[in-house]
Amino acid sequence: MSPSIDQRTVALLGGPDSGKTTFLAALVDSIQQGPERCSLEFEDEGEDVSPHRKLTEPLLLGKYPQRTKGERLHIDLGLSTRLSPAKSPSHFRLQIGDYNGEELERLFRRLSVDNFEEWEQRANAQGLLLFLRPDAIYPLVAKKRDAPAGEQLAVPGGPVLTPADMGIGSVVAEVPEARKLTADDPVRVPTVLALVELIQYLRRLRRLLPGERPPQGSFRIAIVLSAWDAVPATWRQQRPVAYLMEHASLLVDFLASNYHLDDVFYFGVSSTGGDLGVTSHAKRYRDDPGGYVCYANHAGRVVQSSDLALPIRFVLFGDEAIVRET
Ligand SMILES: Nc1nc2c(ncn2[C@@H]2O[C@H](COP(=O)(O)OP(=O)(O)OP(=O)(O)O)[C@@H](O)[C@H]2O)c(=O)[nH]1
Ligand SMILES: [Mg+2]
Repeated sequence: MSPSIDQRTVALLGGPDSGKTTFLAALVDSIQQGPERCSLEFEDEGEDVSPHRKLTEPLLLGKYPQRTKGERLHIDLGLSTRLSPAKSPSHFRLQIGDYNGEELERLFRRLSVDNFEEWEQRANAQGLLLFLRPDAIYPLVAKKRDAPAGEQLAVPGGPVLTPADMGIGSVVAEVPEARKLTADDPVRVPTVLALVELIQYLRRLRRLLPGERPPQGSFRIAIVLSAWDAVPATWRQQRPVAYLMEHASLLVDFLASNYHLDDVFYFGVSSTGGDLGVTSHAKRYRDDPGGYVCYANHAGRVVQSSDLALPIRFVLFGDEAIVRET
């Protein structure tokens, strides 16, 4: 490989149990399976392949990886990809690291981070894959808007109802007083607040002012809704951003206010194509490992691809790299 090869770093972040390790392992496995499976191709797997083996081993046995503990796996791969069949391949080295999602909670607990250098690297990466697993979202308490005092809601042709008749006032009244936390309580930060705080932290390291958009294309964010196979089918037929707008709209609004529209893309990703906890699927997966990615194409239509590299291609090359697929 040429010594002037592009070095590209992608940060992979998300809370505990959000599907990061599983995705990284499934991605490495799909690159190893070859170009029919994945649009990223190995040029040089690097000298030390033991981190790759360690990552993919559980999946090859049809099991999910253990939760990531103190150790960190960093992989550094020589890769190439074609943005379209007619274009010559782009060559680059991809550095991406896995880490324990609880580090995110530490940002809140101590308002400080371990391994500051690693955080600086993430902040200065080409982009970010940000993971949320729908089943593991700890919700934000949404306070319902109380109807203004004295206002009555009329139902056409029907009796006049007061907000209390419709239960609107009582929704607010039912939200319990927040309990005072003691020092021994685990920190349970609503997922969306943790992710906004995380992005704010990365933005501060990049010296971005609140609301300042980085130059277009300089930092892209792929939102990965992981374990997409476990989401009810009615949601899977919709654009992944629609799911987020319903369940974590604060994050969507925050991203729209701080990044160019073209620099954020939403994916629903099933790294393992189904639940490996189900014996029949684990057997199928062992025989033919693979997953899928769902996203909205330029026409707004939801499409599915077996190419797990699409979120990485978006972060590195923009949505042009995805349009080719559709
Ligand atoms: N059904 C399904 N479940 C998944 C998929 N990916 C991950 N999961 C589930 O999510 C759990 C957590 O996945 P991990 O990849 O370990 O999550 P992580 O973000 O690395 O977690 P930490 O290491 O604790 O930070 C797994 O044990 C699975 O139960 C998927 O594609 N489909
Ligand atoms: Mg992990």
